[in-house]
Amino acid sequence: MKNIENQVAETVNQQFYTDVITGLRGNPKHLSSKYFYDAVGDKLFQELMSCNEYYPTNCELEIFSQQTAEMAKAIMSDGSPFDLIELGAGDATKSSYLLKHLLQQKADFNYLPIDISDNIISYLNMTLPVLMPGLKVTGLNGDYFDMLKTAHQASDRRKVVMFLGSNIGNMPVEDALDFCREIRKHLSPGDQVLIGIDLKKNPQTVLAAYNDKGGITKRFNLNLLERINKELNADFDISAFEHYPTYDPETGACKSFLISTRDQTVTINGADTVRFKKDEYVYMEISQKYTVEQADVMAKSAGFKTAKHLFDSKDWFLDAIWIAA
Ligand code: AVJ
Repeated sequence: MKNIENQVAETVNQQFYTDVITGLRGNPKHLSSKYFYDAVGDKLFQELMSCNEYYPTNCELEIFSQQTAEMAKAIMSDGSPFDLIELGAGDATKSSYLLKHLLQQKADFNYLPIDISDNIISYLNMTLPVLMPGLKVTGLNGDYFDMLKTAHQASDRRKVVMFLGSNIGNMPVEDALDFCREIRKHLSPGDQVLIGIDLKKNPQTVLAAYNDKGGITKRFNLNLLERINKELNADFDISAFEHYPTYDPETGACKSFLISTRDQTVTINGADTVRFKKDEYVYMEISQKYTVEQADVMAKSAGFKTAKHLFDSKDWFLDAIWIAA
């Protein structure tokens, strides 16, 4: 008899397998950046966040640490109790500034981090109440929208939903709008969204962030091939793929590709073969950049009113507060 955890792991793996095969049989070939974050990928992203070129995390951290009072004031609104929900909380480094300030202000709120990683949720449930005495934490492990529904049904307190780190950028513009509309559907008028959006800026600055000299971004991308080798029993020769980062200042699309350096055939799961032509590309990730105006339009089209803009000192990153109309 298999236990439930094994069955869950198998289902997840089945999804991973299906997505990889579909993506690599597609034209053009593509893989999903949501699979970047296995244990090695998590570590590489940590490394990336502390390298010189990758600016988004530091910019948003500056906003959270320097403009905490203003942010908290907007979120506390009329002083009524609320649920502070964070989609993809990670280790909650940025939100911790806000949480501590809200506690000092004696705000009446629950913190509900949502993450698809069971590990992260257990970690947050255990550590946050110790680090921040008095904080009421209920971590929710699962799909964002399933868990938003759960949160909506669990209490009729007003909701503040945080989606930080420019994670919205990992969707093409139309999908990002759909995503914001979907969030709106799970909220009531007056509820708020605090969203982190990376802004268009000097193209060299953007490109350098996704093409760091130390080659961390390159390893971050190639690691997905390693992960497919490990978890789906494949035989990618990592040395036969190059990292090709691009940024188009006109559209704001920052895209990463892997390029096959020779004709080659890869076998996945011992049976499925995928052929790569020399110079063929695999589309790996988009990190979309917006203007402030485009961010405002997205808010409006999704059924929100922009209430506040918070910028870092370089005006490279925006944390916007939206109110459900
Ligand atoms: C975590 C999705 C915000 O797109 O900037 C960093 C991931 N990819 N370098 C981003 C990433 C390459 C990052 N996000």
